[in-house]
This record gives sequence, structure tokens and C-alpha cells, in this order.
Amino acid sequence: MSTALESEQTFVDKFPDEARVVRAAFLSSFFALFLGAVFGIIQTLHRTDVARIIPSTDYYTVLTAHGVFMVISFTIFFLVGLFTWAVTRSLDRPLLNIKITWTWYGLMATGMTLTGISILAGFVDSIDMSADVLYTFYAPLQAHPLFYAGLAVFIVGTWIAGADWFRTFLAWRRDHPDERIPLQTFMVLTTMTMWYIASSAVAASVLLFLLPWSLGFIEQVNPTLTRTLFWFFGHPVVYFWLMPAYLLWYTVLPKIAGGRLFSDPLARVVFVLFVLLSTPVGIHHQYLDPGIAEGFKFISMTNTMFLLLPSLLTAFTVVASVEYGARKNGGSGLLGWLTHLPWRKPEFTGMMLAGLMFAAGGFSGMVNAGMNINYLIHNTLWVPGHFHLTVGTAVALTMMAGIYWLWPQISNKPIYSSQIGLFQVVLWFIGMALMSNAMHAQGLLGVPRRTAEPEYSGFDYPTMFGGFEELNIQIAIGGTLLFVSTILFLGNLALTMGNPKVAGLAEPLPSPVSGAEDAPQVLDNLRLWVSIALVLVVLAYALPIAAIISRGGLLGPGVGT
Ligand code: HAS
Ligand code: CU
Repeated sequence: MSTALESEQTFVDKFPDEARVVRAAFLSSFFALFLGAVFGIIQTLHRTDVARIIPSTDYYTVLTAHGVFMVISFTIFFLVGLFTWAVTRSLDRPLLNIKITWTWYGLMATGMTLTGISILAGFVDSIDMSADVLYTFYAPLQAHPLFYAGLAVFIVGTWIAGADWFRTFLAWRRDHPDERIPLQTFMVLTTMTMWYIASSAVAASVLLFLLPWSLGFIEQVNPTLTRTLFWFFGHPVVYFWLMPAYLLWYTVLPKIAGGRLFSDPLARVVFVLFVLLSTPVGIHHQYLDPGIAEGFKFISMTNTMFLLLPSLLTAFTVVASVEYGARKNGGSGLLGWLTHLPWRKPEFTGMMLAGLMFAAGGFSGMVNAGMNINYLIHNTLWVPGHFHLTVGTAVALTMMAGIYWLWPQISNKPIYSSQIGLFQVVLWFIGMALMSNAMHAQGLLGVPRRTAEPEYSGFDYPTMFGGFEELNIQIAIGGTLLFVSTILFLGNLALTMGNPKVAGLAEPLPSPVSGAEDAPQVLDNLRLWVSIALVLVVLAYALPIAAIISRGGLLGPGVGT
């Protein structure tokens, strides 16, 4: 029997052991965010020639550290924390064995520490170790073996985390044979399914090629093959970052808006579409690679265009759910309902601004995905412009905003200051609007990405509005605002942790307007979706990979053919 008292319990009241893991994962995530932000500000001021505190020879070390700490460490530690919360909360039962839970957390933390050390050692000339391979780490760039070994340990940690959640789900299933999979657990299981498929390729690339090559066991590798295996993983990984944000948009944002999720079935459809379509599209990062036939690139483009669908459905469902809340609270009119929303709450405004920016990021993604226009923007600063809207805002800002709602649930401590929180999320939005817009614009001017010295003084009218140098100023100001915003976020969280515990913070999540009972049973048939996903992967990748190996050899030209 669920009593009123129970619904007044927070997550930490009910599941103190799990809450500890969730907090540890979030804190690891935010430690990485801090490091990533420090390297971010160094880099933005260096590239725009505002302040050069590192020699340009260290630029790639900074860029690698920024990328790896942000998109591998910050995002994925947040994900495992959030998913642990979501599975436990929605199944309403503890994880099977908390020791296993701590084991995967420990593996992830150890792996990331090793990888982090190998990168940071690049700054110390007296140590013969470096890993300036950028967060994409494919050949021909080569890192110290510790970099790959750390990554491998980290990924194994995420695999065990997935197994932990699946096992807990199966135990729940035995007790509830006829019930629908609770929505949050459904989201976790589908996302992890995608992750297993995607990360198998990068694991193969690291264990079979990159690590043995870096250890000197094999002399060379086939760079096109390691690039292709990377992008097999490299596209779906962006949805691995995005799905925690979607989970919050679907299941928490409607509650904060004072409403309910509009449609549970539609949410399930979206996550199933991601399982099916996330992987057979990776070649859209390789439109300019020689060695892959145009036809395969065309197939990848077609799949990518279909892959827009789940995000477009998300835009509809999430906005509809928020509108439902606003209208329930007295909002009316075509747009008048927008004034009946809790804009003073940082968790609400942060997620909404993140969504708004994702609409822009989605559009630049559509540009990227077109084979012909891709030639215009590939390897220019447009691409970092794109991903600072997607992972850098849709994901990062949603995660920060989510913490303003989640942290009290997992610690019984109220947020230190909602005002600072509100200021912080708005500052992020302004900083990113400046930085990312200017990056897109510079990309169109032909400014390359991944270079320390983008000196384009040869441009006509370099200082005019929209010219190279003026855009540099926008990037530098934007980057600085983002750094300040991050520090405000971390400071607010640290002060929150110092707050005394209080009672009465519980915020139970409401059920959807259209619930799981309206969703066709087949949506919960994970076996079916995995099988179809695997067939699609084979169709998209078997021939291109076979062609790459038959032309270039398993271990590069002249070897292994
Ligand atoms: Fe991307 C490159 C195509 C989404 C991240 N992408 C990158 C790279 C990264 C990245 C990191 O086709 C660089 C990799 C590198 O280092 O080389 N991307 C796409 C497409 C999508 C897309 C088609 N990307 C993402 C997401 C990312 C991400 C998500 C991270 C999380 N991307 C590409 C391509 C390249 C690429 C090419 C290669 C470029 C090159 O040449 O190198 C789609 O998934 C986007 C779909 C999104 C939408 C938007 C829907 C809008 C919503 C908003 C709802 C509004 C709300 C609030 C909730 C269609 C859901 C409303 C607010 C109110 C106030 C009312
Ligand atoms: Cu992609």
C-alpha cells in the first residue's frame, strides 16, 4: 500500500545506498566539468589571440584534455548517476548488489584517472608520456598506452553498470510479470542497448589495433579502419550523451512545469527509434574520407535524415507537456500560456533554454548531414559551433539545470541559491549564443577547427561586424561567460552540500496524460529491436568495412592482406 507518508519520502530516504552512488557519480562528473572548463577558457582565449598563457605547442594537449574531460568524463559520469537514480526510482526497488554498483563506479573512476594522467603528462616535458590525440583518438595520431588502457577500463565499467541495471530490471520482472516496463527504466535499457552495440566497435579498435600498436606489438594500423570503427561508435555516443537530457525532459521537466508528460507511448517510440537508427549513420562523419565509396555515404545520409524524426517527435512531446502544465495553471492564448510557467526556477529555465538551443543545434546538424553542404563546413569551426549547441548546451545545460531539482532528492539538502542558479543558466545561454553563433559564422568564412593559429589577417574587412576578428571577440566573450557560469554552478553546488539536511523536499513524479497502457506491447519487446538494429548495422557497415580491409589490409598497406 502506498501511503501519503511514503510519497513524502525523498529518494535518499528510501534508497540511501543508491543515493550515495548517485552523488559520487555526479561529483566525479562535475570534477571533470571543472577541469574541462579550465582547459576550455585557456583554449578559447588562446585561439582568439586574446591571452596566450600556454605555448602553442601545448595547444593539442589542452584541446584533448578539454574534449576528453567534457564529453567522455563529465557526460558519462552524469549518465551513470542519473540512470542509477532512474532505475531504482522507477522500479521502486534497490539495486541487486551495491558492491557490484561500487565496482563499476570504481572501474570507471580508475580508468578515467589513468587516461587523465596520460593526457596531463603531456604538459610536463620531463615525463616521456603524452596523449595529444584529441577526444576522437583514431590513427594516425598515437597516444601512450595508458590512455587507451584507461579508456578500456572506463568502458568496461559502463558495461557492468548496464548489466547492473538490466539484472535489477529482470529481478523486478519476475515479481511483476505482466506490468509494462516503467518509462524511466525503459529509457535506461534502450539507451544501454544502443551503447553495447556502439561501444563494441571502439572496444575492438582499441584492443585489436590502437593499444597493441601503441605498445609496439604491431608496427602499423590501417587508419581508415580505425577511423571507421571510431565513427561507428562516434555518432551513437552523441545520443548516449543526449539520452540523459531526454530522460529529464520527458520525465522531470513536465513535473517542474506543473504538468504531466503528454504521451508515454510516443516517448517509447522515440527511444526505440534511437536504438534502431543511431549506429548505421556514423559514415556521415566521413563524407570527405577517401576510401569509402560514395554509395555507402549516401546510405548513411539517408539514415541520418530518418534519425531526425525522434528528435522532432521529442520537440513536439516535450513542448506539448510543458504547454499542458501552463494551461492547467491558467495559461491561455496562442503563446500567452508561456507566461504561466515557473521561469524563476533555474531547473525549468535551464532545461527550456537548453531545448531552445537544441533546436538551433539540430538545424546545424541537418546542414552537416547533407553530403553536398557538408563539404562546405567539414573541418571548419562550424562543427565545434554545432556541438557546443548540442552536447555543450542541450546536454550540459540540462544536466546542470537537472541538478537544481535532483540534488535535494538525493541528499535532503535544499539548493543554496536559486537566484544564483537562475543567473547561471541564463549566463550559459548568453555565453553560448555568442560563442557558438560566431563559431558557425567563422566556419562559413573557412576558419579551420583544431588549430592553435587560425590567423586569417588576409581576409577582406577583417574587423567589420561579422568579420573574422569581430567574431573572435564574440567567441572570447562567450567562452569567458561560459567559464564564469560553470564556476557559479560548481560554487552553488558546493555551498548546497554545506547546507543542513531538511525534511519535506520530496517531489514525486506525476503519471503521464497518456500512459503506458496506451502503448502497443510490441514497444517493450527489446529483443525485437535489438535484432532489427543489428541487421541495420550489418547492412550499413559490412560492405564498407570489407572494402577498407580488402584494399588497405587489416593492419594497413602491405601488411595483413
Ligand atoms: Fe552532430 C558532428 C549531424 C545531433 C554532437 N555532432 C558532430 C560532432 C559532435 C556532435 C560532437 O551529419 C563533432 C564530431 C567531431 O569531432 O568531428 N548531429 C547531426 C544530426 C543530428 C546531430 C543530423 N550532434 C547531435 C547531438 C550531439 C552532436 C545530439 C551531441 C549531444 N553532427 C552531424 C554531422 C556531423 C556532426 C553530419 C559531422 C560534421 C563534420 O563534417 O565533421 C540530429 O540528431 C539533430 C536532431 C535535432 C533536432 C532538434 C529538435 C529540437 C528539440 C528542441 C525541443 C525544444 C524544447 C524547449 C524542449 C531535429 C528536441 C522549447 C523552448 C521554448 C522556450 C518553447
Ligand atoms: Cu554524427
